[in-house]
Amino acid sequence: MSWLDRLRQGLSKTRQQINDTAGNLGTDLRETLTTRLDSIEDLEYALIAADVGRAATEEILSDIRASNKSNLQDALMEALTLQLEPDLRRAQFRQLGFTPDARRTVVDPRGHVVMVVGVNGVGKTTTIAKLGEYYLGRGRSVMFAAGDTFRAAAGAQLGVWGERLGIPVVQGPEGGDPAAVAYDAAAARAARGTDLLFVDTAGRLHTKHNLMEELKKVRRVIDKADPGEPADVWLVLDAVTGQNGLAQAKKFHEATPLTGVIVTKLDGTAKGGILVPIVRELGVPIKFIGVGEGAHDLQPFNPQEFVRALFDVDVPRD
Ligand SMILES: Nc1nc2c(ncn2[C@@H]2O[C@H](COP(=O)(O)OP(=O)(O)O)[C@@H](O)[C@H]2O)c(=O)[nH]1
Ligand SMILES: [Mg+2]
Repeated sequence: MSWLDRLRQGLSKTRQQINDTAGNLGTDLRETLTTRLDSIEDLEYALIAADVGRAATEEILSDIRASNKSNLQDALMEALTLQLEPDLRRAQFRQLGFTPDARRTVVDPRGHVVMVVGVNGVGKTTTIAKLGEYYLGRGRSVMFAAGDTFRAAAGAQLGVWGERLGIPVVQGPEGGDPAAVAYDAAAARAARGTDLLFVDTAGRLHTKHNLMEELKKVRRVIDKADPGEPADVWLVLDAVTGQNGLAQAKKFHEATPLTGVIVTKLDGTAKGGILVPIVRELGVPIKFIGVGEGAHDLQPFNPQEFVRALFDVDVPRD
């Protein structure tokens, strides 16, 4: 299956949700706006049901009213893309050009060490494996650190992925100090000159406070072992948790300032619109999206490709 087909298939539940609620989007825009006001109301419900959020939905509807597109779907696609590209939105950019193909543009971390954070079950460990596969395939050398020493078998899970992908994994004893694992891994990465180290972390401790304190400590010791690192902290969010996930994200952002977000399980939810409030309220770029459980189901996030795949429209080739 091609890259684009995986993305389209992954977004099918959200697409269905919008189509089932909003009905025929291919209708003439002016006619819809003047005589078929119920269609606009249905669209409003559809966007809210897909977790786009109220504020963004209102902006989208007002963009649609001001649009010079000829049909409703094109106007909606442009308005949604603008929501996902805040820079374009701020510039009040109206004539959308197609941004570089995400399949050929490598999402580069800022430095060498990426700390991966998020609550239990969102897909951190799986995403780290997928990131390993992604960067190995683009000629980078990669290491993993099994920093979730709290959850039984989390280290073993990463170990299995590492073996499968041929990626070295720095492990510590179960129940051991995650900061010690992170320190050893960061020092080893610097000594070996490996391009990228992904540090897995725990998603749950006895209390939330402990977790945030632990993440801060892991961050500090990495900086001690390799000054300036981790240059990136990426939060993994599960799209299925919707608005709840957004509240989590804010907590993590306070504890360890995030430089990127990865949204997983977009294939398992009809609420793919959650990407809009994530971009809007968090102010942290979405780096990748997960649309399945396989190693290839992690894709760089490109708003235009996302919106086109969502509506099953062909992506233009250059
Ligand atoms: N459908 C789907 N499942 C995913 C995706 N990413 C991760 N998962 C699954 O989510 C479950 C929890 O993943 P795991 O990496 O162990 O989560 P962690 O607790 O955050 O480390 C596993 O069964 C994964 O296969 C995704 O993009 N789509
Ligand atoms: Mg895990």
